[in-house]
Amino acid sequence: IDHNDHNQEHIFKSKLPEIPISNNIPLHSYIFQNLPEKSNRPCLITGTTTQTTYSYSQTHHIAKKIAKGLSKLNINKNDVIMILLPNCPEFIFSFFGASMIGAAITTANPFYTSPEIFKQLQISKAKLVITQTQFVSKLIDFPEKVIGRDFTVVTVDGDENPSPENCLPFSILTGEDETEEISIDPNDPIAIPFSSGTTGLPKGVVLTHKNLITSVAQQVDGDNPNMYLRSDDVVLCVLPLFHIYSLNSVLLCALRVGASVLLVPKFEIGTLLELIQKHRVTVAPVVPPLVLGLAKNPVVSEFDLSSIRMVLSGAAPLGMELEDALRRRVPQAVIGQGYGMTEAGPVLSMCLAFAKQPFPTKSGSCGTVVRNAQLKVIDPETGASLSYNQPGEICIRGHQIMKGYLDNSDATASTIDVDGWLHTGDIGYVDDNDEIFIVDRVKEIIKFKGFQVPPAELEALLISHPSIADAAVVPQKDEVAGEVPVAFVVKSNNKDFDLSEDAVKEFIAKQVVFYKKLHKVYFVHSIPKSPSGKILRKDLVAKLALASTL
Ligand code: 4UV
Repeated sequence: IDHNDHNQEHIFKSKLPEIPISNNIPLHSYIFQNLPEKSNRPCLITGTTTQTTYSYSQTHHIAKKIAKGLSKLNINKNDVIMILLPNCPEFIFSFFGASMIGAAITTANPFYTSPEIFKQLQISKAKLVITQTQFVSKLIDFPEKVIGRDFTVVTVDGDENPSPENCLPFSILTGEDETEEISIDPNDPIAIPFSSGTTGLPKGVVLTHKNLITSVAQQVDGDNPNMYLRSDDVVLCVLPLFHIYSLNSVLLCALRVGASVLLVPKFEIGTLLELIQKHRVTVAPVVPPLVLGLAKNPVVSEFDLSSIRMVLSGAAPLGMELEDALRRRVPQAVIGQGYGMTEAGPVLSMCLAFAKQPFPTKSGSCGTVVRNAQLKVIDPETGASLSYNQPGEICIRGHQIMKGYLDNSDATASTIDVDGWLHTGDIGYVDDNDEIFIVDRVKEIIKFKGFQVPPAELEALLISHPSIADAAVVPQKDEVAGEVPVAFVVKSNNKDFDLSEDAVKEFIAKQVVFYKKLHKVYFVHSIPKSPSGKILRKDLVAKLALASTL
């Protein structure tokens, strides 16, 4: 991307002053920095029938034992461990255990299909998978990869359930003494979540110790933290930890301040409301579809939600009407948005009404750029930097943004320019009060309830069908999910003229996780493309919009 240095740059910054950030230490040292003060406080609470609470010192102690256990399994510095788990304490123990030996984790959705998991295992070169016995069957049919020979599998429930063949129970990791400290370079990877970014297939996003510490500090550190969390807060963790929003802004931010994290393994509205009431949840990080549930579901009125003082929504746009509806349900709470992107480490901006000394904010805004970072808005055509109230592509710079994509320097170079600006593919503007409003997206990604659906992945699957000649996948607006993937399909002129919409839908559905399923298939004669062969997605989206008005 051409960067025009002759233009004066309009750089937007936080209203909060810069702060010193101790980002030259390992992530676990930063998170547990004030351990003596919080050692007996509840750290992790499981929102399951067998409710268990782990204090900060217990959590730290188990992580140290796991670090040693990982070394015994021959996991070393810079190795990658795949965590394939719903929200549970073992996720967190394993994450910090990995951090202590300088290994990195890659997180995957346990509901992924076997091929989706396999691809991530291949690209990340994970040597170990930590999962539950119920998901092991997905690891068994990998082409060319054999459990026990090419990678190791540990099941967190393997001590209660018979361990599947060649899998090790979790006690193999926890049965050790504590590990000794080893030295870790702040620029070493700690987390490698996957994201398709602005284009193409999912890629490993390399986040270092320094990146994650910087991001957490930007949110919760300083005399006037942007997101003021207290040690007596009970933070709801129902968003999946395999997504960076939950890993960073829920788990790491809460642990940094010594708050308690309520781990909810799956979303079910009744159970969730009961847990909020029972544990007196004070901070609820959510996504727009969950806001919809809280705002509109009649069962909500049967529960006491008066403990909630703050609701953070992110990962997808939150409509103002929905925000107002939620406000009527939790009138005592401050409601606001955060804006994140996996590659951005992830938080770009955060609502300043969450600050310790709050600022007035507007409904519909995604917050103000976080402190110790720079944000600019550029003309997507010319690269020229734009001023207040002019929409353009949002770019971000700071120590929190990713080191790069794993083993993919081309993709990295087309996302982070030579001046260190990460180009988001989001179109937005900054208003007179420094609040950011996102208005559009120039990247391909589809967001179903905040989950990433990479069109390129579905297009590749579609054209692998013998009766499909060409295909394009684009987002269609949806009341509940925000967006759903729909396909335009060109039949090949060989045989199967009867290829039906249902057949195409089913062909995809059996290969992908539920949120990547196609909601509609349109048969067309050709896919509109630019002279260079790029799918003209905007044309297809416009076609959909037109069709819906007819
Ligand atoms: O890569 P990703 O799946 O990442 C995220 C991360 C969201 C976070 C993270 C930490 C927070 O504290 C928080 O509040 C939110 O979603 O997808 C990145 C893309 O999602 C869209 C936008 O297109 C990003 O490039 N997106 C994320 N947040 C918002 C949003 C938002 N508040 N409003 C509109 N779109």
